[in-house]
Parts: sequence; C-alpha cells; structure tokens
Amino acid sequence: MASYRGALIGCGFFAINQLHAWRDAEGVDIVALCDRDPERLSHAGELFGIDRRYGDAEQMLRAEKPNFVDIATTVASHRPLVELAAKMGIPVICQKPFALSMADARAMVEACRLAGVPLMVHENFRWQSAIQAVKTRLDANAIGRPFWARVSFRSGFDVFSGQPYLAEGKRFIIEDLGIHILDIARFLFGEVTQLSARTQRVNPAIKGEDVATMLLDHEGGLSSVVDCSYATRLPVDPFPETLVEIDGSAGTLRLGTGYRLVVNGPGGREEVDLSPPLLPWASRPWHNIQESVLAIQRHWLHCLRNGKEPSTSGRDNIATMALVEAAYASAASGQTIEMASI
Ligand code: NAD
Ligand code: 89Y
Repeated sequence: MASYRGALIGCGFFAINQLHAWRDAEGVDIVALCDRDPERLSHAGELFGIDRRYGDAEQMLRAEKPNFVDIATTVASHRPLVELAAKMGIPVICQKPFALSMADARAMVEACRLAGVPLMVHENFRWQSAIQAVKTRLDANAIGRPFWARVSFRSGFDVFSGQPYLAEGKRFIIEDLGIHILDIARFLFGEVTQLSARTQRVNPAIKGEDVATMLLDHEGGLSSVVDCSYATRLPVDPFPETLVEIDGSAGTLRLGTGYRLVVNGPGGREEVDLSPPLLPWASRPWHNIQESVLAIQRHWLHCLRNGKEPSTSGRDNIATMALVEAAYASAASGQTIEMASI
C-alpha cells in the first residue's frame, strides 16, 4: 500500500484528534507540523514525536513537499492556506466551516479545480457510524419513501471552555455546529430547494445565536426540520449526539439518545444499539466525533489512492455552506429563502 507523507497546519484544540487519527490510519505519516503559536506547535510535536516544525505554512510546504496538507486552523485562514496548497499542487483537506463567505468557498474550489488538486472539507459528522447506519437503511428502502424528517442536536454542553472563540463571533451555532447538522440533512435527504430559519440567543455571555430552528424543502418532496441548541439543559446531556426521526410511506426510523436505532418497516422491527467504539485515544463524550475523524481521514486516503472525489469535497461542501448562508439570511429577514438565490 502506498505510504503518504502528510503535513498539518494548525495544532490547536481539534487538531489533536486529527493527529491521533492519522496515527491510526493505514499507509500515512504526518511528517511535519506548522503553527504560528510556538507553544501549541511544540505541544503537538512532543505529543506525536514529530520533529519537523514550522511557524510558517509556505516554508513548510516548500521544504517538505508533502503528498497532502491537512488544514486544521479556524476559518479566517482557510482561503489563503487552501490557495497556497493549490498554487503548489498539493492535495488539501480543510476543516469546517470551509469559508467566511460563498465567494471565498467558490474561489477555493475553483483554485483547486484549475490546479487539478483534490480538495476535501473535513465535514466529519456524516461519517459518524450511527449516521452511516441511517443512510444504509434509507438506501435499502427500509421504511419506503421518506416524506418527513427531523435532525436534531440539543445540548447544554460547555463548548466555550475548549473553543473560547465560539463565544466571540457574531455568528455561532449555525456556522459552527448547525453546518454539520445541515450537512447530515443533505446527506440523508438530498438537495434543498427552500429554507426558513429562526434563531435565538439564550446565553447572555456570548455574542452569536445559540438556538436555531430550520425548515427545509428537499428536491424529492421531503420536508425536514433541522434544529440545534446549546441552551438546552437536559437531565442527561446527549452531547454530541445527533438525533434523527424519519417517517416514510411504509414505516418509521428513529435514532434516539444512547445511539438507539429503531426501524419499523415492511421487514419488521429492528432495534439496535449503535454506540460508537471508544478508540484507545478517545474520551467520552467526544468519542462519537473522534470516531468520525478517523473514518473521514481513512476515506481521504482511499480517495487519494483511487483518484476519487471525496464525499465531502469542496464542491459538495458549497451546497452545505449555502444552507448556512440561507439560514442566516432567513433569520435576518423573516423570509423563506430560495436556495437558487444563494
Ligand atoms: P484553535 O484555535 O484551538 O486552533 C487553531 C490553531 O491554528 C491555533 O493554534 C492557531 O495558532 C493556528 N493557526 C491559525 N492560523 C494559522 C496560520 N495561518 N498558520 C499557522 N497556524 C495557524 O481552533 P480549534 O478549536 O482547533 O478549531 C480549528 C477548526 O476546527 C475550526 O474551524 C473549528 O470549527 C473546527 N472544528 C471542527 C470540529 C469537527 O468535528 N469537525 C470540531 C471542533 C472544531
Ligand atoms: O466546533 C464544533 C464542531 O465542529 O463540533 C462540535 C464543536 O466542537 C462545538 O460545537
């Protein structure tokens, strides 16, 4: 199996998961790290025994000539770094949220297309094993034709201690977390024609919205409700589980808390526990997300080896980004947004 030499930019909170997952994935080594913060750079370098360390991304890419680069920085740096990789002909993975605007997202996709460089957005939630299991049931027609769905993420988990920047942006939950849940809705039910949204801010200590309720019309006629909250105090906090309810012409599917899947259809009743494995380096409650990081990174290697477009390519992610933009536009105007207008 070909062995790939990767380099990673941005050694912060989430990159540690990516570095663990690269160590578990087959046929790949992360040979160099870059962060403009020397402390974070040396922390990650020591933790993973990576000695080749840089404070500047361009210097690293010139010196190391890696087979791909994994960008794990926050959104403001994504466009310059993706365009740098494209200019240097280096295949690139970019964390979500992919871009600050649709124009930036389109520019990055176009730069990589013109350079003939593969581009994947690290949109990992659809790679959670429970979400993949739901998709498998739908593809097998387990409940007939789905006509209604709800994809829901409601929690009171303190995400601000690990990611303090989330409290500071004008935008919060749709851009940070809703983007994943909207992507799951697209992944399961197809493209969206119209979207309406309402937002609220419950937590007075943050700047952006922490509650969002969205109504989506999908191309096949299905209506879905996508709702997210970081202001929901439950007796047992389900963070970071995404719950799914689907009604179909011949049955129902429910992915409930504790990763319990219940399918009621023409084939009978299926009840199964889809709890994700706890990888040796993972920690609860993040293990669900951590498992999906390994899955998406393995998928990237598979696509590189086989010359395939990743499931969450830059091109694909533009449609998810458009849902985020439409949600903010609808919340601001009170109007339903036609997706063709984004
Ligand atoms: P962070 O601030 O902890 O880490 C980012 C690091 O990037 C910092 O150490 C910073 O110094 C470095 N950096 C920024 N610009 C740089 C540049 N131009 N060159 C070199 N280094 C640079 O952020 P985080 O919480 O790790 O989040 C990073 C990204 O991961 C965000 O976009 C976030 O939304 C995303 N994220 C994704 C998931 C997921 O499940 N996919 C989960 C959490 C966070
Ligand atoms: O940044 C977010 C993400 O992508 O997944 C969960 C998170 O860490 C906090 O909302």
